[in-house]
Amino acid sequence: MEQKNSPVPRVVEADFAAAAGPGGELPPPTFPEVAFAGRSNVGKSTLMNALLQRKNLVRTSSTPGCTRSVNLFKARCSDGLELFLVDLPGFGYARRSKGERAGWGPLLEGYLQRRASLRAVVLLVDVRRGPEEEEIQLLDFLRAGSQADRPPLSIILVATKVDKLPLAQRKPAVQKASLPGMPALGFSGVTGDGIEPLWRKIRKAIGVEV
Ligand SMILES: Nc1nc2c(ncn2[C@@H]2O[C@H](COP(=O)(O)OP(=O)(O)OP(=O)(O)O)[C@@H](O)[C@H]2O)c(=O)[nH]1
Ligand SMILES: [Mg+2]
Repeated sequence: MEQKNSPVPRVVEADFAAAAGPGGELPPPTFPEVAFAGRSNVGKSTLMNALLQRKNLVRTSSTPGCTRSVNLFKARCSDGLELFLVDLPGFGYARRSKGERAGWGPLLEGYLQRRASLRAVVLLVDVRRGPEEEEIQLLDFLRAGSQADRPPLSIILVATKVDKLPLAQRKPAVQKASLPGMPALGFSGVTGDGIEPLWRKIRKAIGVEV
């Protein structure tokens, strides 16, 4: 249930910080990082724009496979908290045969396993599909441990595009998209529903209570 306490500090500054692709380098791990993962076209970049309170800072597209590098955006909040929000390339675009072990690509795997400042991963699923085999495999991959010296990752499950469902179906669909011990949080990039509770979860995950 949504907490009814003080509002979450606003984002007062949001800027593109760096893009790491083949050949591109990540900046030093200065701030805590929260990365956004999920299949192509699920709405990762849209969710980040909503969190950053910016319309088009993060590039979005109706064509799957839009984000192809690891893109860092620096946010500063009104209480002084500074963090990187990290847009990741989507998976599931190039179809794999069923049962084949997921290979997330060297860029995504390297980032998720080796980035020392990574604290949380927001895993997005379409509320109409819920987590499927690839999402479960990604969770297993994240839980298998990292090659970096860092605390265990927090994982936040978000069921997005809730606006695509009639009002009465939204809550049950979000519940259905949940996993044992990991309740999904409903979100819509169209209505902005879910932003405040998600910021709360993110702040908690990186050790900052509102
Ligand atoms: N109705 C609705 N459409 C959404 C929502 N979120 C994203 N979309 C649309 O879905 C499409 C993909 O959104 P993106 O944010 O670019 O998705 P992405 O996960 O970053 O995709 P890749 O970069 O290709 O991995 C765009 O056409 C968005 O407008 C939402 O909450 N509701
Ligand atoms: Mg994207």
